[in-house]
Amino acid sequence: PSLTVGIVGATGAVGQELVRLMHERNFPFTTLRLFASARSAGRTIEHSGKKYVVEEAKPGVFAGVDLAFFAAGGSVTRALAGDAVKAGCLVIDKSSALRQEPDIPLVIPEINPEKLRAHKGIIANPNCSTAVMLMGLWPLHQLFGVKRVIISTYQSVSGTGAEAVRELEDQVQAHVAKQPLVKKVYPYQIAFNCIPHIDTFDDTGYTGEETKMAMESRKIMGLPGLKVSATTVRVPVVRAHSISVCAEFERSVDVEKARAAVAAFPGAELVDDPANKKYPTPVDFAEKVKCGVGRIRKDTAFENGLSFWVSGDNLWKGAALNAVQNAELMIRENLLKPQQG
Ligand code: 11C
Repeated sequence: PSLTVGIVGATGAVGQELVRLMHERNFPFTTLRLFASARSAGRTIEHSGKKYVVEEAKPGVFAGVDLAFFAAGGSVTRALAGDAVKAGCLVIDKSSALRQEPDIPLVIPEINPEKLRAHKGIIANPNCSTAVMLMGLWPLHQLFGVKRVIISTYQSVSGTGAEAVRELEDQVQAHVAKQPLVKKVYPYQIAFNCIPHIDTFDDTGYTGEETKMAMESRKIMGLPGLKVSATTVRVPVVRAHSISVCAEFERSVDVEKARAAVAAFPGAELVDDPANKKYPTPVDFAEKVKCGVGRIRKDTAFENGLSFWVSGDNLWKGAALNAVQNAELMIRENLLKPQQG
């Protein structure tokens, strides 16, 4: 059967990774159509010897598209996802616009794949820090039952987008050349600095990113009462987010059992031998399918607590890869039916 796949936001940081993963993972598409704003329409994108002309994303373009990855931000999802669903297209949406809608599944295939069966045309893909963090927390939850987590993130500039990567590189060069640093994307210099501010602050003092980490962890793990306090921080890393997690559990914890559970979990690679300086770093886990988990130890502040560290690619497991893995699973389970053929 033929399968027509669309990527909306194909020219952006996540869209480009989707194009790449479609080819590198031999995703079974027969036709791939790339959509972006009117500004990018007409551009050619080449991959694996094939050329794709970018089309404008607008109502009416989804006729005949079986599956569309939306990677263009919440406003584009709100404007066009309904139109795609009406055309019979399954939407896998990377934006945060619909993640908390009760009838829209928010899915990480290693955690809650059963939710893929209950969709009404749209599947939401989680926030990048949340997805990476859960690759460490979920296998530990299954063993010990999590009830409370305190999180600090170390988030790369590619989470903001390509213009932020350029800003970091330009500021590093300017610093070395003893030139003034230009700030356009972030309110403070990001080169040789950390900025404890991702998304906008609300009147509780938390940011949107911090609230998303709490709400999305609860929804994906099916734990509405989970207590979460997050501090999200931008650091001068190009790619891959890292998260320091202190978690309190229902049952008494055991570090060796925790390590074994992480090692056996398909979404994680255990890198945990501190005596030999082995732990995950973002540089080592950029462009990796699995997220690195290490520094697992008994937490000294919680009764039944473990502390640990996770590094994982924000553009892959945190965005494009998780979306593609959801689609791959739906194809394997016969949940994605082409409209013709
Ligand atoms: C960042 N996590 O690194 C953000 C980007 O919820 O999809 C993605 C925000 C989201 O800035």
